[in-house]
Amino acid sequence: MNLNINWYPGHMKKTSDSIRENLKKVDLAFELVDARAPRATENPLLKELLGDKKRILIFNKADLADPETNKKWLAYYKENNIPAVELNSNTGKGIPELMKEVHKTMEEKRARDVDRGIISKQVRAMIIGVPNVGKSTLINSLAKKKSTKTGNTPGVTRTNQWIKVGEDLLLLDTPGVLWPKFESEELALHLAYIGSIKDEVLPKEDVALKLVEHLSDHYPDLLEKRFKIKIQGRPLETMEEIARKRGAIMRRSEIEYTRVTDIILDEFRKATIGRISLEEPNV
Ligand SMILES: Nc1nc2c(ncn2[C@@H]2O[C@H](COP(=O)(O)OP(=O)(O)O)[C@@H](O)[C@H]2O)c(=O)[nH]1
Ligand SMILES: [Mg+2]
Repeated sequence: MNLNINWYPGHMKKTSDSIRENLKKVDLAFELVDARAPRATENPLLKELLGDKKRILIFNKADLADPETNKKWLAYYKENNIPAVELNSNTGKGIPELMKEVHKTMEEKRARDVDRGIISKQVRAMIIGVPNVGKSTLINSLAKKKSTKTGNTPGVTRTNQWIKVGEDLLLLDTPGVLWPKFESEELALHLAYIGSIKDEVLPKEDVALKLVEHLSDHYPDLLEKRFKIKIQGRPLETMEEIARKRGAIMRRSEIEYTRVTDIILDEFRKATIGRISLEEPNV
């Protein structure tokens, strides 16, 4: 497949500068990754940007990923001492656990503050992640949670709005958007499947075909069940079989590839094919 590596915006430096600026204002960063592709959606440059700021990894969209694989990832993060929390930002499932993790992660700082005579110090945090991992959704979910906007808090300027979450968390209302990794065809495809890079970046029909191949290898039962097909031939034949089942057929029984492409990508993204993970931790 032809990877168009010139796709990404020329404002990479501007983006990292603005994240760097915002990071100065916080104690803690929430890095969102997509549970279906945590490797492809993690930010290669974040470590460097973070310096000695604390990070909590948010394993978002866990509801769309394979529960067995979710467990493996969480165990992997635990083994590697990476504070991580499974989350569904749409429903808010996992937010109490996230708040617990915030407190655990910030305990040291709090103890230090107490020693210095600083009391009831609020924790300031910001959300960072590549496009489409759920940053805005999480901000909204946290904002709804018994919170108020605190733009007029003394010392807080209008340009950065802080959202008060519970008693002691202040969340920056603007997330840091980092560009996704594009280092291999495999990772680029994962980003395309989950919709973290625009459909124009990679040839969409090829992406859908690759996804059919991936699902045929890793989740054949889900694919067969969803589309009421039997996987027999090569991925292209499977894709054509799906098209026939769904009536993505033109006159003279030609396959309508654009339509079947949309069906496959859409049903994967909504997890109507099933809860699917694209990556497992290296063990
Ligand atoms: N199923 C599911 N969908 C989510 C979750 N978080 C976000 N979404 C959806 O993912 C899409 C992108 O979310 P958005 O917050 O705009 O991502 P952003 O680009 O990182 O700000 C939206 O359609 C959300 O409804 C989640 O935890 N589970
Ligand atoms: Mg957003």
